[in-house]
Amino acid sequence: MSRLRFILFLLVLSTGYVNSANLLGVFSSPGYSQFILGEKLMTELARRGHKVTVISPYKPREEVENYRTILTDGLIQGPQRDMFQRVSESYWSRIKGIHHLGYTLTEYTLGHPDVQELIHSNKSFDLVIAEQFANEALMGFGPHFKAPTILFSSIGLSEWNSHLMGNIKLPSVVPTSKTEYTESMTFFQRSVNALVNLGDILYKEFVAFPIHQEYLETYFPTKMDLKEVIYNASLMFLNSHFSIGQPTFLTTSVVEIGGFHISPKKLPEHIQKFLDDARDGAILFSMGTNLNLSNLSRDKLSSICKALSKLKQRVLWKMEEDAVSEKYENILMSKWLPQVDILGHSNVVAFVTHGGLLSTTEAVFHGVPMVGIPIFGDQRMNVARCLQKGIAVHLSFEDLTETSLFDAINQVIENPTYRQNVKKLSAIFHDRVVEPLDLAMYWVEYVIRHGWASHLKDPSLNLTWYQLYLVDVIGFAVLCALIVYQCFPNRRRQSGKEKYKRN
Ligand SMILES: *[C@@H]1O[C@H](CO)[C@@H](O)[C@H](O)[C@H]1NC(C)=O
Ligand SMILES: *[C@@H]1O[C@H](CO)[C@@H](O)[C@H](O)[C@H]1NC(C)=O
Ligand SMILES: *[C@@H]1O[C@H](CO)[C@@H](O)[C@H](O)[C@H]1NC(C)=O
Ligand SMILES: CC(=O)N[C@H]1CO[C@H](CO)[C@@H](O)[C@@H]1O
Repeated sequence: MSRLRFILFLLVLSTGYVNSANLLGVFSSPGYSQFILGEKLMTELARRGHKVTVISPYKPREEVENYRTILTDGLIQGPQRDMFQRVSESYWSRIKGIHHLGYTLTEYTLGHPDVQELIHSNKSFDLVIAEQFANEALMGFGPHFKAPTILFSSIGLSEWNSHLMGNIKLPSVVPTSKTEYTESMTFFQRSVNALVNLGDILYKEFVAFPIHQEYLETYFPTKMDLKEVIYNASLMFLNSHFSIGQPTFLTTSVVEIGGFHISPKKLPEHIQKFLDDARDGAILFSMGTNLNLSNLSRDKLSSICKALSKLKQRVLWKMEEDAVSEKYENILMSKWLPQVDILGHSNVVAFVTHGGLLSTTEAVFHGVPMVGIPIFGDQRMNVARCLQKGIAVHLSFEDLTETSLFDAINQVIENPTYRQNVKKLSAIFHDRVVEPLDLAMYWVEYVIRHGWASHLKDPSLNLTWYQLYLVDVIGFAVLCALIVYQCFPNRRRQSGKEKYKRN
């Protein structure tokens, strides 16, 4: 009853007060999985009657009314880095690597002629929703159009976004996304985690932020101060949920909407039949949208083929190109697979994945245990979390051989605890007050209704770091103690002597 009332309440609020706002979405990352998230959010807003303009390198898969794309494609063409080599990067190059991607992306987006045209037009927007990921200058759209900004993070709370909304992320319990740690860290791991955090903060402050300040000055006619821009967002969405991430304190202006992108659809007929007829179960093998398997060495590729073809289960394998010429009876290869819906088929017993956040979220959504082969970015951490929850087996990319892959898959299938654990976790993941997509819609309209919603802003954002961590107060206390000690040395010595005499 109370749930029904709450939903009615949301309906009234979302239809009653905000009709047809003018929204700008900035989702310009070339990663297709990031676009999937932005697409879901923005098409849903369009579907609810808002006028939506989206800056992105892709168009939505289906025509949507009220949805206009400012296409910034082209960045992905040209020489592609071999992502598989990133498996052995040092922490420092991981820190720099992300920001370098960020510079390229930010400059390309802001310099794009169609984006410049938008910036110099006299269009106006009621709200800007911008993906936040090492692209600080892209947050300039809100202040430029004098509209509030909602940030969207395609990962959970991380070193890229937590400071923006005043979230204090203690390195003792929150691992950075560049490590493979979980919330229970050893002394050594806490030390490394603190150092990596510090390195990231210093890099941002002294290298990345000045570069983004320059971008603001170059590409926007409005004069803006980067710090004022980035610390002034009204709200931030996280594509995470505490059930698969970790419990943590979030400021009032941070909302978790993990799982919002999933809405099950019917499978294509040939895949449905392939899975229906899988008497011994089926396995999905996919390394996500950013990793190109034809870039694997012959060696690795043939080990994977041998391991998968030895299985008694059927295998759906997402493969970019026709890098494997052989055909195998139990394997169906395809450049693109409807991953969520395949995971939802009852015959699917395991998922071999690179551990991207969308993939692990979708596996938990449908309760499918995993074999995680993390390569870069937050994948190591996602897989470490799945390991800790007992819903996956880890296989390091360096150790990937025919035997190790075959054994890892069989371990996940034959030991029932993985399946039991992931089913339990799935039930927790689904147990919510409101569906995450409805929650996101509610908060978007909330910010519009309450013009900037500045009452949500965390007060810690008004303090400097030394005020926030009481460094000034502690420093003052230490100073006072020193003064007291300096002024009354004789009394101390005397009382010491008296004691001695008495004894
Ligand atoms: C901006 O608005 C003014 C008046 O509202 C109009 O005359 C002008 O053509 C517009 N400029 C552009 C680029 O649309
Ligand atoms: C910051 O937010 C306030 C509302 O909270 C708004 O009035 C102001 O214009 C914003 N400043 C910038 C630089 O966006
Ligand atoms: C994958 O890599 C191959 C070889 O490097 C290339 O020809 C192909 O276009 C790439 N595919 C995608 C989807 O990036
Ligand atoms: C093993 C392999 O094919 N590596 C290639 C991956 O892609 C990069 C860039 O396209 C090439 O330089 C590598 O040779």
